Amino acid sequence: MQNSGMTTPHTSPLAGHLLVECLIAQGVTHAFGVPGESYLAVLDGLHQHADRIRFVTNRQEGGAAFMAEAHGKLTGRPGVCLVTRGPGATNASIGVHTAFQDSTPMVLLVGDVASDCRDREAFQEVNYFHFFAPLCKRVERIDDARRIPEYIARAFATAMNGRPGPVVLILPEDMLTQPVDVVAHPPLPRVEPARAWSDPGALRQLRELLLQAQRPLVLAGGGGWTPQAAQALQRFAENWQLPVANAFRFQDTFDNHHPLYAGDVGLGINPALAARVRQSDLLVVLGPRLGESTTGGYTLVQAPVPTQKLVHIHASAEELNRVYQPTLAMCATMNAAARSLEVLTAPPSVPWTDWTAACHADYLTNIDEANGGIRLPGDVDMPHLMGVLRRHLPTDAVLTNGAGNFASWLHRFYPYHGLAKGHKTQLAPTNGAMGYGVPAGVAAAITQPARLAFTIAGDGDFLMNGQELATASQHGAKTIVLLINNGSYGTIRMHQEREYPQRVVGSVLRNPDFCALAQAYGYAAERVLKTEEFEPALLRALAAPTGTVIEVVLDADVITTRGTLTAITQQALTKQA
Ligand SMILES: Cc1ncc(C[n+]2csc(CCOP(=O)(O)OP(=O)(O)O)c2C)c(N)n1
Repeated sequence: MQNSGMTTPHTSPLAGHLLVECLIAQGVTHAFGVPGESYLAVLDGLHQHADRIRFVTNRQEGGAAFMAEAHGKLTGRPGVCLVTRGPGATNASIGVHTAFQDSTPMVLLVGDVASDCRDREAFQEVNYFHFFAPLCKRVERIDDARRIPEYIARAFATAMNGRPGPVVLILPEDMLTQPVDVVAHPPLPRVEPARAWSDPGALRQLRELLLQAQRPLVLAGGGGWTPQAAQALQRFAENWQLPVANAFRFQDTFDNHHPLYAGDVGLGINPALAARVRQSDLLVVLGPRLGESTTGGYTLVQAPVPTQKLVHIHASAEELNRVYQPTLAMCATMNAAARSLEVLTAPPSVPWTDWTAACHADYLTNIDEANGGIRLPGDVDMPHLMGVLRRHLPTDAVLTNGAGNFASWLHRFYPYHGLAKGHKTQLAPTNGAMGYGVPAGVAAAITQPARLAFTIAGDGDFLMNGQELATASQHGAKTIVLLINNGSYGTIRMHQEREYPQRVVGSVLRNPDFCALAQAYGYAAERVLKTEEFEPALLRALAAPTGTVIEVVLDADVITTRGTLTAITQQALTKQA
């Protein structure tokens, strides 16, 4: 454990120590952060309890917040992030936004200015109630140290209940150094997320809608899933022979290897699946809030009234009828909903078995490495590389990525093992935050060291949080990073060519020597220039005791899984002519 060594038992019952004891009572084993002088008493509590809770020191609060978010995604319990006021808190905001849009439980603790300086725009002072208000479920400040147990318990409950999300707790420096009578104000017991069961009448109505359907499709995803809930969903789908698709970047909700799997509904959707969504006559949406990326910009599923019948099941009543007016809205948490669905009596036969089989066949065609016959230029065959990953990554490997077109290779060609098998296998930001993949991989490796953490990053994406490889080395975490180097912010270049062809600005990158950089962080490094070099490089990385960065040099023309930059430019020029 970090911070071990000579421990002097701290006898004064500091509020900062009580706060750490409250985190321990909530089952927190890891906290991520960058230290600050504003919360020294909490740091001292972490020193005191270093055998119970591991403080992972990061190199930038953005990395720390992403790690806490990834921890929350992986475990289903709030990931904890500790930062200092102003600059620390604002750096961490990207992770808070990610937790908010991704429905991930998270608690951000912010050391603040002392209360006798408040509202004078003191050193590094920020009004967090204003700053974080649109980014999280709740912002609270603890002014009375005796109420720390209440605030921590509420923060954990709020982060997990209903639609999971982030909570921000502000900790004035002088409050943290108050003495507290811990016998009178002990930590409160661990809170568990409350379950909300579906209304029995609504379940009967759902069964009726299913019995009337010809082309039903289930869309699963969102926050709050457990392996048990995913197993119950699988039994429901099997009982009714329903095709199941996963929502954008919730690709591990339903097992991609299952014969009922239909693919993922997100950016870069399989056009055949998009057509199936349009053709379906009943969409059963279990968990996703139906955001922009999962609905093809609110057109694939038409807003506000879809063309097909829509059953929307969500843990938060606020998400129902928010954008879409469903035929049937049901408020239920995923565990409870899936368990109600699995006992819904199915008829002896259903009329849609051909439809279901066709949905799965479409999926298989789409992930075929032959790539639909398209020959992309250059010496690196990305679909083939994804095939190598399929063959060599362990079933329980956790795959992480940030934002950029590079991720679409994984999203399209890698079949995620489902949560029903026991683990979350995808950590990816639905808010499209660049820089997420590296810290998320490191967090996974620190939290669950027995599993392989595999990250795919773009050259732009990597350098947003590549410094967290230092965190990995310091904490003995091994990750493998597949860095796709195309010398550009390729996604933006693609959009530029589409909208303003041949007017390239701001999207070309002059990169450092990534292999030398990786080695400087204590990682092994491999550079891959040709398809056949990848498999041996991966095998060496899997066998290596440390993490490895595998840099793949990709022709910038290979911009999507379906076509080239040149073709996009040509199309745009033709349109202009
Ligand atoms: C934090 C953040 N900043 C900016 C963007 C806008 N953005 C989306 S993709 C992208 C380029 C990604 O470049 P790279 O990682 O090299 O991947 P590529 O698109 O080349 O595959 C940018 C700048 C974003 N999504 N997130």
